[in-house]
This record gives sequence, structure tokens and C-alpha cells, in this order.
Amino acid sequence: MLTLYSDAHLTHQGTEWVNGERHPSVESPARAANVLASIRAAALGECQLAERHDSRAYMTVHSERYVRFLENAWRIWQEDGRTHHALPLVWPARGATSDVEPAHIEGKLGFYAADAFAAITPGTWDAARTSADVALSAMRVVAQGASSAFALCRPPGHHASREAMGGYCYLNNAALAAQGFIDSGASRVAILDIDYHHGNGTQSIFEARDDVLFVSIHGDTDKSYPYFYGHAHERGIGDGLGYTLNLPLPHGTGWADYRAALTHACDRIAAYAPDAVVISLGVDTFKKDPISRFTMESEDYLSIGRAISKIARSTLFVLEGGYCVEDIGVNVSNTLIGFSNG
Ligand code: OKP
Ligand code: ZN
Repeated sequence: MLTLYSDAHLTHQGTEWVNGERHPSVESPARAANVLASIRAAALGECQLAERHDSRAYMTVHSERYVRFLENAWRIWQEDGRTHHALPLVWPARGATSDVEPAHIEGKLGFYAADAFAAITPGTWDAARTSADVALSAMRVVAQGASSAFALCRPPGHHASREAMGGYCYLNNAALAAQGFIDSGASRVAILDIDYHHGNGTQSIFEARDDVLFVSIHGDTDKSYPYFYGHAHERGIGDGLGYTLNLPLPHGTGWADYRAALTHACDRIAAYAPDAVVISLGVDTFKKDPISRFTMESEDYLSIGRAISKIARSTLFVLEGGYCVEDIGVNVSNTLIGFSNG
């Protein structure tokens, strides 16, 4: 299996609020470095640098004004005299109806953010766009005939919606890849999101469509980020009704209970008979993950990969979360090994 990657993410290290203090985000450059090292050690296949795309390439799932905001946010922030990482402090909350982008950067930040977990730093745009480039390059490899590929994306993408960043995500890498398959001629694409956190951004991008099936297994959002999306009763909207499947599981879930949900998810996807499958691969379901509450062991990722291989479709793996830096590499490579040996 070919891996697509880039080193452009190295300049992006966000900031987040933890216990009333600002800390470097757990979403760190070391994560991707560890994954790449494991992929190389496991001799999973060649590792190739991603191709650069024009900003227009991100407007297949994001709006032009949102992409331009991401591109220019750090510069505008700096011109306002700031030197620290930018985080929003004010949002158009429930019931807000205005669609007018504020002129001031403080307003723009909240207008284009779901939460305060996606900091804008000097290197954020370059890292985010390159992460999307990694996904689009890997998508092309599969669209041109490879049976699978791995997009080693960083920052992650599944919390980013058409016009909002959030949860360490800026551009939705998996959604860009899914739309890329459609634009390359696929009639149906399925997305299986196995990150611990519900992929609210991806769901929102495709929830009104029946040509992209979105299936997610995640920590019950009643008690886990992103809190407001991912309930079992969210099943899609309009033409998309029945093409969103959410399988929330309680805190403490391990492979024994996860297995049934994964089998159900894979059966639904196989029944859809997609031309391509995109896996939003988060390994923050791991027992030692510092911010999540499932209890998967490293060996369990072999079983997860094997279960995914049974869908028997062209498959693109896109890296999302996983914050136990020490074990993120083995957990990701085990998934890919389990799939390859399926
Ligand atoms: C990104 B991805 C909980 C803090 C939640 C944001 C989590 C973003 C996860 N106390 N922080 O889905 O792995
Ligand atoms: Zn996650």
C-alpha cells in the first residue's frame, strides 16, 4: 500500500485551553513523525510526497470565502498587532441567522469556527492545505486503479465543515477525497469514520446527499466532544435520509463491544456497493489515549483493518486523530497491516 505524506505540517503546532491554561495542543507534529516511522519500519510499501494543489481544489467541499479566510487569517491577525496564536472568543450561537462575514478578525474567527480547538498559527494555512493535498494525491492514486492507499494527513480534517474549522481541523481531508472520487466518475462513495470523535464536519457536508454514505462509530456525544452531533437519530436530511449512520458507543468500550458495531457498519457499506471507501482513521480509540475514553489494545487494530478489508472495495485511509504519541504509529500501521493481510 502506497503512503502519501508531507513535511509541511511541521510548522503547525496549535495552542489549546486545558484546565484554565494555554498549552500546546495534543495534536502535535510528533504524531505524524511517529506514524511515518512505523509505516517505514513495517515496510508497508513506498512513501511518496504529495503534489501541491491550487486553493481552488479545496472549494469542492468548502466555500471560497472560508478558504480565503484560512489563507489570510494569520496575516490579518498580525496586522491587528497580535503575535500569539489566534483562537475565537465569540460565536454566532443558536438562533443566529446572519450570513455576513464580519470585517474584524475577532468576528471572522468566530464566524468560521465551531469551537476554540483550532488555533491559527503562522504555519497553519500551509499545514492545512498540504494535509488536504496529501488526501487529494492519495485519492488520485486509488481513482487511477490502486486498490488502496494511505493519506498521512496532519492536521486532521473530519471536524471541519463547509465553512467552519474546529477540533484541530481546518480543511476536511476525507470529504475532499470523497468528493474527488465522485468528480473522477464514482457514482457512490462511502465514508467510514472510526475516530473516537464523531466526524461532525464530514456528516454536515454530505448529510443531504445519497451519493456519499457517511457511517461513524464514536464515543457517545452526550458525554464526548463534539457534543452536539453524532446521535443515533441523525440519519440524514432530504435526499440523504438513510445515508448517514451514527453508531455511538459508551465510555469504556473495547474491542469485544466495538466489534459488533464495526461489523454492522461494514455490512451497511458493503450493501451500498460503493465505488470507493474512505476511512477516516483515528486511533484515539486506544486505551492510553489522553483525551478519549475507549479501551482498544494495539493488537485490536489488526482486527479492525481485517474487518474493513471484508468490504472488498477500493479503500483510501485518511489519518484523523490519535494522541498517544508513543503508540499512534503502531496502531495506525496495525490497521493497515490487518487490512492488507485481510
Ligand atoms: C479531534 B479528532 C475534551 C477536549 C476535546 C477537542 C478534540 C478534538 C479531536 N476535554 N478537544 O477527532 O481526533
Ligand atoms: Zn478524534
